[in-house]
Amino acid sequence: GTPPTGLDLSECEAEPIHLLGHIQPHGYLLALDADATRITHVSANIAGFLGQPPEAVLGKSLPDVLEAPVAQRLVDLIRGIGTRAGPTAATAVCPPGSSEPCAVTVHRHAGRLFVEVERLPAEETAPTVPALTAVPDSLAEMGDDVLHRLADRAVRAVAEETGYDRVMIYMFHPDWSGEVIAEMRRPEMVPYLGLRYPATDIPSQARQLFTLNLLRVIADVDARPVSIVAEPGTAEDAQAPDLSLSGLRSVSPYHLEYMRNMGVAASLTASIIIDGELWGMVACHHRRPRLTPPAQRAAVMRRVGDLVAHVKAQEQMEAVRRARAVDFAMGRLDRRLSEGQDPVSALLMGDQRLVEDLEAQGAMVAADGAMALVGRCPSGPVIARVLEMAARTDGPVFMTDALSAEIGAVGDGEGPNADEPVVGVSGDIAGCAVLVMSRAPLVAIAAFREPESRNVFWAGDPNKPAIREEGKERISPRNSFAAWRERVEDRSRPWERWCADLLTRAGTAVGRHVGADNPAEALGNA
Ligand code: BLA
Repeated sequence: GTPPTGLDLSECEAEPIHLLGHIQPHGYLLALDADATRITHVSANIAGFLGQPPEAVLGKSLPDVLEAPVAQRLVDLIRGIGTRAGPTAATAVCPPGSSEPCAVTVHRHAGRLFVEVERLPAEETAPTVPALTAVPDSLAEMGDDVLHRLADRAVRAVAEETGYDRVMIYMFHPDWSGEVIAEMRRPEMVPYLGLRYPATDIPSQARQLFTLNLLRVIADVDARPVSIVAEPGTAEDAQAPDLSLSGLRSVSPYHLEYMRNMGVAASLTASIIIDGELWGMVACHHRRPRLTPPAQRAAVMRRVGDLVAHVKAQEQMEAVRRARAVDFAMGRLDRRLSEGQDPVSALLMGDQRLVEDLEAQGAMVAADGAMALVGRCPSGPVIARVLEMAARTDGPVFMTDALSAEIGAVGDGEGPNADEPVVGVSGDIAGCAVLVMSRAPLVAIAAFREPESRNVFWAGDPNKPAIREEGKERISPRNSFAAWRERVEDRSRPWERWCADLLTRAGTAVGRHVGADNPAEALGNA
């Protein structure tokens, strides 16, 4: 996880960023009640667009306040989205009394209809993209793998189609820290490629919003946010409208400070969602304020769609390949068991096979009163402790890539054997994957992996993701993103899901053989 910090960062997660009650000033917002008859909220800048102050618009209907053709167009749009909640439907229409191009977006959320009208940049000629660089000026070792090639292709396309100064693919790790896995940037900008960012840089409520609202443009970090007003004294006035799906929603002051610290004036961020989970983001930075027209946003979304399709196809191919290998190993095990071999030798296949199948360096197998170890294994007491933890684990298989940290926690007085001395893990083993089918008699399979030392390069000291500045009521994001090297020595390669599959299936086969055909039951009876 993210290393500890002296500061309490919970105030970041507590900020209700969908209820800040402001929008960015490059457009205006109207909110209507659910049947779209009454305007309940307007942004305070509406006079600059409609020529009427908020109090002249609140409580009225769309045809009351807009020219007939524009009102009609909006009513049609609203009818078009029906009662559908969720992502925005967008189209461009002419704004009333203006020659500037605008885009109108309509969506329904939390019992309200939202109409957002954005001022757009005058029609841009296709952005010229001189001297962008994608030279993998990387700090981390970049494998020549498919994922990086796909991500490289995506950033190149997005940079060419939008003209942002820097375009990145940011991929989340399981602890929600993230890594820039592909980058295009102007050559004079410092590279972020290969750098890691702590989870607190994008707090959970911000990540949650990115699963609902897939694209965000921040047009100008220094723009003054515009408040949203309701009729005084009404129910609507009591609480800020829920802007979760709004495209104009103003930006958390924490994040504005973060952007300034990075030297970013404008950004576009798009979610990369795979199987319903936020997998990563396309993050675009610009050093000057920048509005991005709908056509470019749509182009980014198409690139994201391509990337998702390719990453999924790649993951599926990998899953099929792994499943085949697991099937193969299981076929061998079943054959040996049915030939009457005892389960321990059947599992070990008489050699290093189990160890190889699990891409591990050691393994332990126990069944029918026998136990065998092959390859590199931790000491007896550590194995005993690991079996104990595995028997208490929630899922069927207990997996960790940081064994010494886990064992340490048990020795901290939380475990049942708090009086026992803490069992040290030899430096030889850092990870284990353990399945305990039954404790008495012991039926268990464990695999062990050695530590793999590696460097992680963080964008700034990960122990200080934020700072408290003298005399400021809010904490501030860190102001240095300079590469900070963390040397990781005591972790193994993480266990993959297929390892759990292989262990579970092997355990079930052996359990059947020794008469414990329901693993949960066998464990419960122990
Ligand atoms: C939001 N932080 C974000 C967003 C990104 C990052 C992409 C979403 C921005 C958007 O909505 O357009 C972080 N940006 C990054 C990272 C890179 C990048 C990692 O380009 C890497 C290259 N942030 C902090 C701290 C706090 C914090 C300490 O660093 C809180 C105390 C908060 N970040 C924060 C909040 C948001 C955010 C609240 C949501 C902003 C909003 O939607 O209004």
